[in-house]
Amino acid sequence: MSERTFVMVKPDGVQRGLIGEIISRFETRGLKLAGAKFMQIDEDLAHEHYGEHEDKPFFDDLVEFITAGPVMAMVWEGQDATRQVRRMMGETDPADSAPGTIRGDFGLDLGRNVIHGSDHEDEGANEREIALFFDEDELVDYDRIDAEWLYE
Ligand code: IDP
Ligand code: MG
Repeated sequence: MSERTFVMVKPDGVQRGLIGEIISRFETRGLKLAGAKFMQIDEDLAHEHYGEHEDKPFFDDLVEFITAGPVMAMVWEGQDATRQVRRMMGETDPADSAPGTIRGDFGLDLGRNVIHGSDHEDEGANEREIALFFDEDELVDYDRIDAEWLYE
């Protein structure tokens, strides 16, 4: 089933020049870009976005990191998009992520793992995160010309 998911190149990925490479992977996989926003996350948004981790020992460092520089926030759309993006990202810790995944190819350290994607095991997380970062009128509805060759 076609769905939307929230994806973000984190400040380390932006600083390391990985925006284009990461977008390219999702594009060539066949996912459709529905929205994009190059922005800096403020403290309030960081707390809301990572609210589930509020009580974790790494929370303050996580907020400091995610607000430290610009991020590339995006919405990608396609069949099973949330889970497929997570598979392409690899594990939370780049050290455990297989080569070929984004974190496995571009990261070494748990606290600098390059990319965020909505959790497919957390029902509705994708739409909640999209709504946190985008107004509905900032998302574009269109067809990709290759769709009929991508899906049976
Ligand atoms: P995810 O990004 O793979 O969904 P989560 O468990 O939701 O992983 O954690 C959110 C983010 O918090 C991670 O991407 C990582 O940046 C950071 N993080 C998670 N666990 C740790 C930790 O043990 N130490 C430092 N940072 C962590
Ligand atoms: Mg998560």
